[in-house]
Amino acid sequence: MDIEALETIVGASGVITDTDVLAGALADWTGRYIGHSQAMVTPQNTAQVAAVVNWCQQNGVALVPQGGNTGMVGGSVPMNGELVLSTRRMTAVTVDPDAGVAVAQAGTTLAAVQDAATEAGWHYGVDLGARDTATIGGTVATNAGGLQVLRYGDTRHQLLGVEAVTGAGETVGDLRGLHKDNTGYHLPSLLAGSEGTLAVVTQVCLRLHPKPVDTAVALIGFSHVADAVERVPQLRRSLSDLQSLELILQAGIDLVCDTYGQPQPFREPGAAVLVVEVAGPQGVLDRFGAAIDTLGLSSHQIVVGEDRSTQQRLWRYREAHTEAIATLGVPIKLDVTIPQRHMASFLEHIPGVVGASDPDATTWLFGHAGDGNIHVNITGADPTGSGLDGAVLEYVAELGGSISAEHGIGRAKANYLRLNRSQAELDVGRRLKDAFDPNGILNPGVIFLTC
Ligand code: FAD
Ligand code: 2HG
Ligand code: ZN
Repeated sequence: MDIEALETIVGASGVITDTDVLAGALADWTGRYIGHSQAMVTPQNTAQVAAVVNWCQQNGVALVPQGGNTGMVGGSVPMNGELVLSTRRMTAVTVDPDAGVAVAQAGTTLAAVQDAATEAGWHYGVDLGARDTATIGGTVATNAGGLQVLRYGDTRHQLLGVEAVTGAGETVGDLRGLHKDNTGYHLPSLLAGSEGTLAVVTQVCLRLHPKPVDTAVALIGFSHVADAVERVPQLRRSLSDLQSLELILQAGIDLVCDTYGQPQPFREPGAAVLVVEVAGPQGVLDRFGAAIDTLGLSSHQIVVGEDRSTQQRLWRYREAHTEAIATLGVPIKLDVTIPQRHMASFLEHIPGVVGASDPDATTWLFGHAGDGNIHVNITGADPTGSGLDGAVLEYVAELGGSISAEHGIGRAKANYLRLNRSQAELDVGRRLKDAFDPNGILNPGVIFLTC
C-alpha cells in the first residue's frame, strides 16, 4: 500500500501504521473477528473521504469504513487486509433549534448527538448501550435500533438527509433537512442498513423530537416468562408515554448481579422482568401509576425509579447484559425479530434448539420486547463453525421472523441471508451494489458472501 500517497491526501498524522494503535481497529467488539491491515486512514472531511475512495479505486485497494467499531456482526474489521477508513476525526455536530434538525459528521458519537439535541431543547430518538462509542455514521450504516424504537422508529426513521461518497468516488446526497421530498429514490433509505457496502457516509441530517419533560423507569417482575410476554401488547396500548419496553430473564439478572456485585432487584427473584421507561409531558408518573392500577399489575413486584440516578441503576440490569456475557468468553450473537404470537414459545424452546446442537452451550435471552427483537447470545460454544447460528436462524425463519432485527448481516450472517431473502431479492441487491460500487472496493464480503 502506498502510504505516502495516502499521507498526501489526509496529512501524515492522518495515516496510522503503528501496530499498537492499529490493533484496536483490527478486532471487532465481540472478539470473534480479528483481521489485519497495513494502515488506517482518518480523513477530516468529505473531500478527503472522496479523495481516499478515488485513490483506492484507481489503485484497486479495498477499504472498510469504520466508526466506533462497536458493531456486532464483524462488518467493521479488515478481514482480508483492506485499508481501514476511520471517521474518528469527523466529529462536528450542529443543531438548528428552530427547525428541530441536527447535522453531524459521520464520526460524531451517538452520545454527542444526543447531548447536542438536548442542549438545544430537543430529543434525538435513538439510544443504545454503546452510545459513548458508536458513531452516527455507524448507526446509519447498520440502521441501528436500540431502546426507543417503539416510540421513534429505528435510525432510518430519523434521516432527513445523508451525504456520502459512493464506491465510485462520487459525493452524493444533501443536508437540506426537508421533511418532505419525493424526488425519486430516497438515498437515506438506501444507505440505512447498507453496512458500508454502497458508500461511505460522511454527514447526516437528523430529525429531532420534542424533549420529554418527565421520565420514569420501572422494573416489573413476573413468575413466568410467558406472563411477561403476554403483557407486552397491553402495555404498548395503555401507556401513552411509553418510550422503552425491554425484557430480561432471571439467569441474565443473576449474571449481571454476580459479575458487578449488584443486589437483586427484587427480594424474591422470579422468571422475567420487563424494564419500562415512560417519558413525556408533566405528570408522567401519575399517568403511569394509573395505568399500572388499571392493568391489574399492582400486585406484581414493581420498583419505580423517579430520579435520574435510580433510573440509571434500574437500567443497569438490562444494559449490563452485553458486557457481562462478554466476560464468559467470545459469544455467538444473534439478534432476531419474532412475531408477537410466537414470542413466548420461542423463548421457551430456543435453549433446547441450541442444546440439541451443542449440549455444552448456554443460551442467554434478552432484548427489546416492545418491538419483538430478542437477542440470543450463546456462550460455551465454538463461535467459528459450530453450526449453532444456522440452527437458531433457521428456526427463526420458520416462525416468520427476521434473522437480523438491528445489528445487520455483516460477515456473521452473510451465509444465512437466503433464509429471509429470495434469489430475486439477492440479485437486485447485488445489482444495486454494483451500481454504487462498480469495482467492489467497499467492504467486500459484508452482506454478500463474495463481491
Ligand atoms: P462500526 O462498528 O464501526 O461499523 C458498523 C458497520 O457500519 C460496519 O459494516 C462498517 O463498515 C459500517 N460503517 C461505519 N461507519 C460508516 C460510515 N461512516 N459509512 C459507511 N459505513 C460505515 N446496536 C443496535 O442496533 N441496538 C442496540 O441496542 C445496540 N446496543 C449495543 C450495546 C453495546 C454495549 C454494544 C457494544 C453494541 C451495541 N449495538 C447495538 C451495536 C452497535 O453499537 C451498532 O451496530 C452501531 O450502530 C455501530 O456503530 P459504530 O460506529 O460502532 O459502527
Ligand atoms: C442490546 O440491545 C444490544 O443490548 C446488544 O443490541 C445485544 O449483546 C447483544 O447481543
Ligand atoms: Zn439491541
